[in-house]
Amino acid sequence: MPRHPLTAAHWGTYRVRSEGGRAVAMDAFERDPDPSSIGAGILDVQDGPTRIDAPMVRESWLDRGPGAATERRGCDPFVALTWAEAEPLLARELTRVIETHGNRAIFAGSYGWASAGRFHHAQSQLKRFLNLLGGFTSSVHTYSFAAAEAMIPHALGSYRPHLNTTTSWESIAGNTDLLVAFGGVPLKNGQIEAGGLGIHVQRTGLEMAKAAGTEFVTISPLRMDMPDAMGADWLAPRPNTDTAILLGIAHTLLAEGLHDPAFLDRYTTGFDRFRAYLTGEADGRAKDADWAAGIAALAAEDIRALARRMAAGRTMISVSWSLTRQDHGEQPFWAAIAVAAMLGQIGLPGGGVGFGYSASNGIGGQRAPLPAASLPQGTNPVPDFIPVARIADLLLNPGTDFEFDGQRLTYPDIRLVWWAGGNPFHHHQDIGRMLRAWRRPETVVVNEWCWNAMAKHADIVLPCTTPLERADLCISQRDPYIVAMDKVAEPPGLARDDHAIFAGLARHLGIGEAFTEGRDPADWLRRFYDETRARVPGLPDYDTLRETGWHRVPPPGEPTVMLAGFRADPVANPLDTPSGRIEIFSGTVAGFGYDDCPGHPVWREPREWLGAVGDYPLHLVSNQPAHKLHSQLDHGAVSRAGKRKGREPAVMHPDDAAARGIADGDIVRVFNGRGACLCCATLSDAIRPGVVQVSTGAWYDPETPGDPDALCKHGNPNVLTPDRGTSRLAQGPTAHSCLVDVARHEGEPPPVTAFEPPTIVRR
Ligand SMILES: Nc1nc2c(c(=O)[nH]1)N[C@H]1C(S)=C(S)[C@@H](COP(=O)(O)OP(=O)(O)OC[C@H]3O[C@@H](n4cnc5c(=O)[nH]c(N)nc54)[C@H](O)[C@@H]3O)O[C@H]1N2
Ligand SMILES: Nc1nc2c(c(=O)[nH]1)N[C@H]1C(S)=C(S)[C@@H](COP(=O)(O)OP(=O)(O)OC[C@H]3O[C@@H](n4cnc5c(=O)[nH]c(N)nc54)[C@H](O)[C@@H]3O)O[C@H]1N2
Ligand SMILES: [Mo]
Repeated sequence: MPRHPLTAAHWGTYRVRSEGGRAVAMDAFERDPDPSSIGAGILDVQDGPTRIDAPMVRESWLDRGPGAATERRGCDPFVALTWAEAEPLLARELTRVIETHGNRAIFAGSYGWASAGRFHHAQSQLKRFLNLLGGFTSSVHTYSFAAAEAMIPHALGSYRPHLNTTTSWESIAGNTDLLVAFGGVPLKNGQIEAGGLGIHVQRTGLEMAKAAGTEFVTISPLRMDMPDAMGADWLAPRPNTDTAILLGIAHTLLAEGLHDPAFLDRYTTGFDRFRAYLTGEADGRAKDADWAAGIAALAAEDIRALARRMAAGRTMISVSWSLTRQDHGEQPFWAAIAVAAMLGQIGLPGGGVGFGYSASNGIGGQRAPLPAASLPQGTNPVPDFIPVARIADLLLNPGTDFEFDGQRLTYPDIRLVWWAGGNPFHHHQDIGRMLRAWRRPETVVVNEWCWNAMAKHADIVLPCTTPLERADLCISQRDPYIVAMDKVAEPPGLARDDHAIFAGLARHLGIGEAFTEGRDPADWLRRFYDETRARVPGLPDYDTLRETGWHRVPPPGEPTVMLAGFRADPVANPLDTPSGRIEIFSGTVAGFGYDDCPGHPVWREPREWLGAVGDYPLHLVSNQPAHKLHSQLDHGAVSRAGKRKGREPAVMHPDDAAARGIADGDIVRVFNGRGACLCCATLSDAIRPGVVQVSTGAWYDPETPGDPDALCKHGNPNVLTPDRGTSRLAQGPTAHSCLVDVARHEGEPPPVTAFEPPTIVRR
């Protein structure tokens, strides 16, 4: 029987059955032992009322020009246009902004996950297009782990290369006696890999380790962050206290002589400074297990016992990326590196530290690096940039200085914002504050395929295709599969590929030829593949790949061990730090003079946590959703099935619920001084008392559209989270440092309207 064509997404590879230009079924890729159910979520929303089928312009903007009634973003109707009408309109506006204010007045940092596929990558297309016009203000780092991206290079010389060489499950199984996982090993997150994946390996990896005798400790507010089958010991400290626990472990190792001075001597620098902090010599306070226990609300004996157990055999420390998305998120990874260095097992099979096992499918996967070609973006002549999570600050404070990783920078004055392939109404913290900031630019342009909050809050919406509607190539850095993605559906209405959107605009602006180089998408795909093939030996030729559909690059024969080369010969293979060694004390960081991120790992109280006396008694964990990627496909059947009474579940401990007269299934208001949202109370004893969990991803659904103080009827936790930088070093997002309270919602709750399109005028 002929096999159905393949498509690929960040959540996996699927065989697609189509009828009449629509996809009707997504079957698991036959090679995948643990396929994700997220894929089918697109079937019911590939067309229909939530699909954007024509270029759309906000009515006030169209009638009265740029900057008109910006407070009506999110409530004005949209006017549907043809491409022939929309293209010159937008070309004129771009020209106006560039001529009047310069290219730095355009913000196109455009953070977001977009879709898998090397060519139809929305951000690359946008950036290539704007670079040809003189550039734009950009953004650096991610929402995923900005604090680590700024911090870890000071300690290890680089960050991402270590993610890509995380010690693999193959090395853990058979070598690791104990895996201590801060934030667990959340299989829900392992469904995903940036750029797509062939087969899911996290569950098999865990099972392989378990079968080989590895024991597990999970340290997390949620028991479900580790599968029950691992039989892990569960410690549930106060959220945001991991650094204190790690310092308590470090102190115990030192006090009991369980550390490895020979390793510290040969491979690290600055341990003496850290030791003086641990013992209290530096500041009069020993960071012993009793001290840590008081902060974390654990038993000191449990911390001491854990330290001894970690020193008794081969230990892998996993630190979840969520630890970086909190106040002082620079510290937990640095502290984990310091503890791993004290244990002396960095670079040994199954030992040391790993940054986020199962944070995505590739972390701990065994594969060769795949240096895939991508769309040349050209160069951006505009030097201005922001650390990505400072978007609201940028729009609110033009001309103001800010600090970042040893630099003092200035926010430019932004007049035009362009987003393609990301959703700040999903990803940014304190949506109310962002909405106020969102009123500042004169024009907001968005490329989208569905009427989410991002599209609804734009001035000009350009309708793009989904991956089902275009051929592409899936090649991810952290996956051994190359997949030839086929076009399996027809785009509805006037929807076009992002490339075609920019190619059309480029023609109006006189850069058409420069943008396309005379190639069509099929030519680009062949070129990318041939370039990749020149770098990766053993790949079949392009026509063969398109015919067979996929190719697996054989993994290296030896299990991957992070920093094995450095351990084998630290002189021949130094780290890219000033000392060439692991910097437990960094003179560079100390030299910045930041009290919120000094020269070695420290405990600093988060501004919001359960150890502080404040107005709100519960800690909100707004973690990644199990049934989708971020906000993507929230309107589809798979995500909707994970809701209760149409709203996002808020998981609470039965004691916290009882104290508030809340029963399972009640509609509740989760609130604090920044905002409020409605959720459906879901009681569970698998959560630490005092913690409430609301997954991210529910489409923002204000009760009064356009009002920054509006209640979100649907359960988007980012109306609650703080918009503050981790520290002056990284300025990363701090969603996971958030206090709230919960109350029963009395009376009939307002209906959810998140999935209703805006009013559309077809003139
Ligand atoms: N409270 C809280 N907030 C968080 C987090 C948290 O833990 N807690 N996590 C943060 C993290 S780690 C991240 S990475 C961010 C994620 O934030 P985002 O990456 O912004 O979230 P997505 O929902 O994936 O947004 C992608 C958008 O691209 C659109 N899209 C998909 N394909 C295409 C395409 O081909 N072309 C175009 N033009 N558009 C396309 C989708 O419809 C969607 O609107 O969220 C962050 N926000
Ligand atoms: N299904 C699905 N998978 C995803 C994503 C998605 O949207 N959906 N997003 C992907 C992306 S972009 C990213 S960046 C990764 C993120 O990967 P992670 O950062 O690992 O994701 P989270 O789910 O936010 O956090 C993991 C767990 O950490 C725990 N946690 C929260 N705060 C603390 C704390 O202070 N201390 C401790 N010890 N634990 C804490 C929470 O219980 C949470 O479940 O996930 C990726 N995988
Ligand atoms: Mo992320």
